[in-house]
Amino acid sequence: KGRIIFSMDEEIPQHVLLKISGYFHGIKIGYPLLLRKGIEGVKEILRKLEVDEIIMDLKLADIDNTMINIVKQLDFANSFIAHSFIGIDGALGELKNFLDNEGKKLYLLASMSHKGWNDEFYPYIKTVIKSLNPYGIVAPATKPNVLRIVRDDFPNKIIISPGVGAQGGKIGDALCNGADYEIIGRTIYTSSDPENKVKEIIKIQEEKINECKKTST
Ligand code: BMP
Repeated sequence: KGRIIFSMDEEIPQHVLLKISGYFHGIKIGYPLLLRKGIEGVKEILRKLEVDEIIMDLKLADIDNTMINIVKQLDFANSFIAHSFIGIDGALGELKNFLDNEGKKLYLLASMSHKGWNDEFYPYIKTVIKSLNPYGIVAPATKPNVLRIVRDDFPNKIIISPGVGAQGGKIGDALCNGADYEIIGRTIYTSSDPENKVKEIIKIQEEKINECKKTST
């Protein structure tokens, strides 16, 4: 198994998905696939797959009641991603209580991978993450310095990192900078041979991890 969370923003043929899903830690699903296939369609796609974690990425950012109303309808997911900037009282606090009771996990965004995201807000976002204490954090592979700061600030949290491949992050680098898993979408689903691509990614991840272990000791 690789340290891959497959970002399934496009449909890929079921027989291909069946072959490659065993290599993933998890699959991340967001609006693109949900809107295209509907809830029942997504469930059907996931039915035969063996992955440890289905992450629903709707980047929740609303009042408590609305977010709980949304996650209740997505009971097939193990985990949900929300924005941190909405704050705790009346929003993330109630959402987290609800998910805790359901045995589900919450990830908070610490920073985003695109250029225009303003990391000057990170000190505030960090206080929200510290006090909510979510299961995990999303932090960008495209900004190694930010990723390292988030890892230093949260040594014991699971960090999942997008921006690998299509957005410029090199495979395996985020793992060396503190991420537990790399979120990878286009590099896999636009490949003409997804199975070999995934195997190649896992090999590079392993090589990079070995390399960075050596340089850190
Ligand atoms: P890709 O590997 O195709 O660039 O996909 C990255 C995935 O991660 C997309 O689903 C995107 O919405 C998501 N994502 C991101 O790219 N940057 C972030 O900061 C947070 C994300 O969830």
